[in-house]
Amino acid sequence: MAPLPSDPAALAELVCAGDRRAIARAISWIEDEHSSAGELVAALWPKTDGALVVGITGPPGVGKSTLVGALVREVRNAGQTVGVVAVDPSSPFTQGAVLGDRVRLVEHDTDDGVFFRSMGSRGRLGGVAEATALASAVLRAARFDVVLIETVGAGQSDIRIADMADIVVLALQPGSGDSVQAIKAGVMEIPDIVALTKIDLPGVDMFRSELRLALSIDPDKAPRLVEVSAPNQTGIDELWAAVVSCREELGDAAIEARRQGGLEREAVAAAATRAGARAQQAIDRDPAIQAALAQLHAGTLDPLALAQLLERHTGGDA
Ligand SMILES: Nc1nc2c(ncn2[C@@H]2O[C@H](COP(=O)(O)OP(=O)(O)OP(=O)(O)O)[C@@H](O)[C@H]2O)c(=O)[nH]1
Ligand SMILES: [Mg+2]
Repeated sequence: MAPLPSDPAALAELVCAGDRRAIARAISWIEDEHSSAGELVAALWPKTDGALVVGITGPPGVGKSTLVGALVREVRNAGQTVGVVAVDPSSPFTQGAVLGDRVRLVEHDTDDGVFFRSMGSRGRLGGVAEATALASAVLRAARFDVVLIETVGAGQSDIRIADMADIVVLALQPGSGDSVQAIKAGVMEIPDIVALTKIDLPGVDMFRSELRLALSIDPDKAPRLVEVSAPNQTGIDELWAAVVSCREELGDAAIEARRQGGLEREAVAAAATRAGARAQQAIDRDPAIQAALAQLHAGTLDPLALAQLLERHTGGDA
């Protein structure tokens, strides 16, 4: 097997040709904040347009990964290729694939039309949101027809999936009353589609009524409700049809506007995350800042002055 190039432009070329090892290395560079990651992303960026990007979000344990596995099967049956990025904030130490997720997708292991990658949330300057967005860009550049992003949502992570995905599916299972309350209170952003998961379990009827009521508050924004039982592949065809028709109804102009707005907000968030991480590093390590901290504690320096000092020390081109 030929060794992979360490030149970012050459690696980008292989990614665009769909080389699986190159795709894996590209995402690792992004995760590790490799010194050539910036050049790699710059080379890939012009090629990231084609795919349909779908975010699957929802509270922990509602069945997102199972749903992703079922959707992958559905998309493959429809003759399209699919790349998956799953964010696993509960595993700060995992690099690359998380075993549990891999097991669920094991049937696709020998299928070149599927690529799966799990992102741990290790300490990166740019944060896991930035890494996830860029991993999605790698998969788009690699010409997958569909990119799925799984992330724990509903206020449980710093990832704003709506800024990364064309279409957002919120997964809720019977009994996730908190999420219904959040929808009612207008705290939770309304997704395009709600997938009511685990409909093979008891308690579905009541939950369905509760959910319908919460979603009817603003009929203009009401998402579609699709009921699924992913391990049995029940309702998955309907869910995928809902995604596709939602994309069609929105049209290219609305999708483009979503993407532009999302990129802008993501860039602001990534800049803020980096600035915060650098400020923390300075507090931990920079002698000048530590001297200022001592002054803060002694009452001879005020917090605004410390903030300005931090900005001066850490702002710019690190
Ligand atoms: N009965 C039933 N169980 C399900 C269904 N979907 C998922 N499960 C089970 O629910 C549990 C959680 O499923 P996951 O797919 O890992 O859920 P998740 O939302 O990805 O979980 P996190 O990523 O940890 O937040 C697993 O034990 C699944 O087997 C379903 O439709 N019916
Ligand atoms: Mg999961």
